[in-house]
Amino acid sequence: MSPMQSPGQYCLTFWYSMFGSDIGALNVYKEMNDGNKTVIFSKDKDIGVPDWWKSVSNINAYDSYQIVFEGINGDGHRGDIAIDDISIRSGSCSIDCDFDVDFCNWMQFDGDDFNWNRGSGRASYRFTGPDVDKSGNGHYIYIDTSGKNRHGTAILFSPLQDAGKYCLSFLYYMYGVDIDRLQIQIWNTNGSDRRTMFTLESAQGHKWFHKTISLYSMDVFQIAVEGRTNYWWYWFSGVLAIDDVTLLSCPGKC
Ligand SMILES: [Ca+2]
Ligand SMILES: [Ca+2]
Repeated sequence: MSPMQSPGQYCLTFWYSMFGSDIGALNVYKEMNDGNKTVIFSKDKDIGVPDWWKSVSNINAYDSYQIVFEGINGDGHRGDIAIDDISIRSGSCSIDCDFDVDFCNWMQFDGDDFNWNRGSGRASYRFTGPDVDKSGNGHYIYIDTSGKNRHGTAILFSPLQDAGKYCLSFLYYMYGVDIDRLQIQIWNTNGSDRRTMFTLESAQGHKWFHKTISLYSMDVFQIAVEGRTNYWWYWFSGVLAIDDVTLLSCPGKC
């Protein structure tokens, strides 16, 4: 349990590791002074590799509150849940990112097939990658189809976001016959409810495109950016890249 925090807008960040077949669950709550409790993070299964993963959540509190970490045992003794580097700072966790320095507050997903990479220039030796990012000398994020299975996916998450209407703006690049699909979804806290907001299939050309889409949620949500590969046959021919992501709160249509 954290010390009591004053009302306001905060950004909660922590790292967690879950490994072993007998893990129960890790839940994180915002518990208000009046006893009202909401889930801000929930994961109930072993993620399969003993690795550290980041979690970033916007916390909006109308009253004093505490953050509660709850680890639940499974049936046996095989399993560990660990937490590290917890920070609660005032202000919101920004979603905007040009990926020039790092992934900002975006998080890799542990339940998919591989991870997003950061790259610059032609990003290794792929024939199908962009020449440069939009700014000309920065970084972008990408997946390439090299060595991946058919319909392999990589998902990147935004921080947990307050309910509301938003405009998501981003640049995308999709080139090469092995790129299958780009999809933007919104997920609830534990991923049990997923809604698709945007889908784009197959290669679009050797250049960057700009896209703006409307997002709407009645509950707290995360944005999931999913890239999917197609065949492994042409094992070097496909790159899907993203850059300059921004999120604006907007009551109307984008
Ligand atoms: Ca960039
Ligand atoms: Ca991943």
